[in-house]
Amino acid sequence: MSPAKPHIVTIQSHILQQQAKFPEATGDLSWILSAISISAKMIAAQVRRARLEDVLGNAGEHNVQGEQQQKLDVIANDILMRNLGGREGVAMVASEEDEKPVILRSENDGNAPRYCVMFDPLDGSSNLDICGSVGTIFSILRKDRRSSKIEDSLLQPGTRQVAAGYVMYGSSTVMVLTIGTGVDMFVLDPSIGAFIRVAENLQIPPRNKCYSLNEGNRLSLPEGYQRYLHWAQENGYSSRYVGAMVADVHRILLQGGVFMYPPTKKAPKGKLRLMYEANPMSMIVEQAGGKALAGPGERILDVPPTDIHQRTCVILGSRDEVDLVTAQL
Ligand code: FDP
Repeated sequence: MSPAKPHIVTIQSHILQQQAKFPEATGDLSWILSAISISAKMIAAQVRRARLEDVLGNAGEHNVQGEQQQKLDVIANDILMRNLGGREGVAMVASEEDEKPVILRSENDGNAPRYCVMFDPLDGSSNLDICGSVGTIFSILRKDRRSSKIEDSLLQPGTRQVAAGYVMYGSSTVMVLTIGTGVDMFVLDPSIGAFIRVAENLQIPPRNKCYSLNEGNRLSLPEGYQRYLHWAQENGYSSRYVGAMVADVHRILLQGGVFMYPPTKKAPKGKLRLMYEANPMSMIVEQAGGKALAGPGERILDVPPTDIHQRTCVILGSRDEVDLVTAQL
């Protein structure tokens, strides 16, 4: 007799299964995750048709980081804002693309909305024009009832995230999600429009001789990183760099290795954003048994945020590989 095939689990049933583990859950978080999965399908559809719809290229505006916004950045931002805006449980949303967070609901009664969602709607968007992989990254925090100003709820360290994830729009559309009980992976089946669970409780291999960073910056990196690169090259490491954090971290999550964005002369505090990129990716990496540091002994999830758009250095991936980097710093 052939072995029984595993059950098909859509992201919706997965979220409900997880919710059932927490009897006190109200379902608000599940609704928020469902808004994100619908957004992911809508963004995936836009990304797939981008050249046909002529939505590649710049929107002619700069975002708060002073970078050119791509038309699809604006579209993806709008999709997430509109889907999350309809969810009663969301108090506030903050996007990497917008200077200020958007307060959706601020009542302070017993039924007050309890969550804040932060996202980078289209990470790695410079890959769009060449049909490369791009992604959406999100982080969900519980509204901090102790803070008098609702905006302060966003400035909580990464350890307080209740959920985090990313969607990669690559050769297939993949969603990786953690709600603090491990990391699960889903693939969008475009023929039925549903995300299907393909892996549970992902674990990053503890070692893999692979590093991922923009090596064009080599001469402007602090000496310790240059020493590491020299050591790695003498020891048979491979280099892999897509230039879109979602795609680079996805490879590390599945195959192991280390992803880095160190300080450079141009970006002395690092380039990546703590709240929209580093924190959610660090939660995923730690939940998968890896490590995520801003520097030696400096866990990213413990970094106290002072500004929602602040930047950080990033060294994340396989436990042993991260240690081999910091040993040189
Ligand atoms: P992008 O500027 O294309 O949006 O923070 C954004 C990001 O891409 C990351 O996704 C990526 O890892 C990094 O910047 C790439 O930066 P470099 O081009 O400097 O390597």
